[in-house]
Order: sequence, then C-alpha cells, then structure tokens
Amino acid sequence: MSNPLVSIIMGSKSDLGIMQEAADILTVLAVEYEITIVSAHRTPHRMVEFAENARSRGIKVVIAGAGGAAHLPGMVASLTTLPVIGVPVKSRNSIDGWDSVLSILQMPGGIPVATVALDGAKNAGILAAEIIGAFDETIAANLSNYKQALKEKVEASARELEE
Ligand code: RP5
Repeated sequence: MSNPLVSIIMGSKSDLGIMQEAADILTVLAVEYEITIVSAHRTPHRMVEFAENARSRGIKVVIAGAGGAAHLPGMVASLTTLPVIGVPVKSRNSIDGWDSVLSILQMPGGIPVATVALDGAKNAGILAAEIIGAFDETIAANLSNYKQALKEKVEASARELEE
C-alpha cells in the first residue's frame, strides 16, 4: 500500500496464519497497512532499524506478533514513541501460550505494550484502527459500521434462538 499507517510485524513466517487476521480486518476497515517479518532474536539489527524509522516513514501504530520468548513487541516499544500493540502467538515453540502472553504483557514501567489476547490479531487490527480513528472521521465511521454489523448479527442470532 502506498501510505501505510499501520505496520504489522511478526517474528517468523510461522506467525502469519495468525497475523494475517490483523491485515484482513484492517482491509475491511479501509486502513492502509504494511506487513513484514522482523525477528528480535534472529534479525536484531533489522528490528532496531525498523523501530527507529517507523515514525519518520509515516507509520502511526505498530502491531507486533511473536510467540514463545516473545521479545519483539517490547523491544520495538523500547525503540519508538509509536503505540505498539502486542499479539502473543501460540507458536510451536510456545509451551502453552502463557510464555507468549507473559513475555509481551509484563512490561516494565515506562515501556507499555498494549497486549491483546492469545492469537488475538483481529482485535489488534481493530484497536489499531481505533487509534487511527481517534483522529480520522472516515475510519471512525468505518468502525462504527463494523460494530453496528456485529450488534445486528447478535440480535439476529438471538431472534432465531427465541423463535
Ligand atoms: C518467535 O518464535 C516467532 O515469533 C515465532 O512465534 C516462534 C517460532 O518461530 P519459528 O521457529 O517458527 O521460525 O520468535
């Protein structure tokens, strides 16, 4: 996309099955994004370069997913003043998912990462859109329509059940 506002990064291609859900919902909400792989452990210099340049490239929110010893979201957060949303991934090197969750959630004071649920990439995308939507009325309207559709779906299910 030409002017991405959200950058979706992940530690490994093996995270893509989950992280694609963030991309898909951003497409639905008409938020421009970029998506790539940046590993805190395997490509640390690439991670530093990414985090130090994201703001000047026009990125407004970073969504970072990783599993196991999931240091990517926190390390990126330590290198940028952009908001970072962390997605704990239940990867094959994760014991039971808690390692991914706690690695991303339990940040030290001063370096926040907005952590979503295990494998919660879809909510990460929605949260990123909401941050952008705080300053962009078109995206806010798209979010409003999306939430209205969710509400109508639940109401339709309730009616069906009650019949
Ligand atoms: C993490 O290790 C990645 O984010 C991924 O969730 C996990 C496993 O990576 P691979 O061994 O599948 O490349 O750094």
